[in-house]
Amino acid sequence: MLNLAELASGKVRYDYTRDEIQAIYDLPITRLIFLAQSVHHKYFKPDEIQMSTLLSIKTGGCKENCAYCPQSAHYSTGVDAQGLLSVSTIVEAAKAAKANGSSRFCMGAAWRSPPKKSKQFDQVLEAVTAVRALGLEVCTTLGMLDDDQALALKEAGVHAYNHNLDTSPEYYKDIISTRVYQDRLDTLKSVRKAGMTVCCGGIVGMGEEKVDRIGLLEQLNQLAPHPESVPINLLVKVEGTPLQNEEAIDIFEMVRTIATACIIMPESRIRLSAGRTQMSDEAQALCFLAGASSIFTGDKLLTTPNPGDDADHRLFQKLGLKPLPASETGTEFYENEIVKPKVKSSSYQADLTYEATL
Ligand code: SAM
Ligand code: DTB
Ligand code: SF4
Repeated sequence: MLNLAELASGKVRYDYTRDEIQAIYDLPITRLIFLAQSVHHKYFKPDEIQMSTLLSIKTGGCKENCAYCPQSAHYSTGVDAQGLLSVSTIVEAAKAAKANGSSRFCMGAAWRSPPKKSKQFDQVLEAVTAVRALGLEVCTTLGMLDDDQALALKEAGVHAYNHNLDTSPEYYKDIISTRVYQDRLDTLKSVRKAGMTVCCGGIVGMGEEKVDRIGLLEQLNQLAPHPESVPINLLVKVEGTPLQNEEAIDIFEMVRTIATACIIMPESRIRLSAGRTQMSDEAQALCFLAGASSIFTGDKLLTTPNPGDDADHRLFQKLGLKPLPASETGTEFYENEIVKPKVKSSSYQADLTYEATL
């Protein structure tokens, strides 16, 4: 039997079994969302959403065969391959992101792993330092890393490294065959060891079974400490990829995945990531109710469309949500240590007063 009161306490655990995770996932939606909200309010201000902006700094031509990815060289998707952007182009994009209210800037490269001790990697390091100097939190997602590369990125000023497990260990081989699950886990270890925070999640809607979504959540829960940020992507079906004709998944599976992630990793910021252009305002609102507290802004993710600033502004107005101010992302405390979200359960009591206009 699930002890809902204990779950609502927001206690951090790394040992949830698949059965427990599935029992949470399968709760009546009313109880599931109430539980997710109860936990979320313990650690985060519920009306603030962290805004991150993505930039593809090296596009297409990737050696890996991830079945969902428009940037894989194994598929013809119409994505124009582009070499590494110059430092000044990256910095201009970061300035624009900051002006639009973003507090985190995430640079993505279509690499299996960054070329070792290369001019290109040095250029990425230079770009990281320049973007960090703008006062933005810097995130990178460049593929697999070894310990030295991870350390170099940390020293250049990277706060968070995104590297997703994508799905369960069992379903993984149906999606990617050019690397194994353990490769991903090894990179996550190097990222932690270097002192960067971990951004790790997965994709919903790739033809996986519920047991695979539970399996992904189990793997994420076993990462100790939990990833500070957990992106949950809804598959963006891209023509030319093996998943182009995948049947659309019921959006409640996405909502349940987000809510369960929020409950079993209470201190982690859950990010409603790719796939928002396929979602109604109501569906996105449900994801926020399920505990998602971060989105990617702008009209493009890496290569595929995203709703854009005007649409997001309208949605936030309707829902009464606001961007998490850059000053509250905790950037200033992140210099030399990994810290938990600034609002902690011990110091933040669910705020039961609200300044409303009467
Ligand atoms: N090459 C690096 C890697 O794989 O780690 C970084 C970039 S990769 C595009 C980052 C993540 O984007 C993937 O791990 C996957 O979870 C997500 N992603 C890629 N294509 C997607 C799609 N079509 N729909 C949803 N998520 C996608
Ligand atoms: C993540 O989990 N989702 C983002 C970010 N991490 C790098 C990427 C989504 C990419 C969607 C497909 C594209 O735009 O190419
Ligand atoms: Fe390459 Fe990353 Fe796309 Fe996989 S997800 S094909 S590693 S860019």
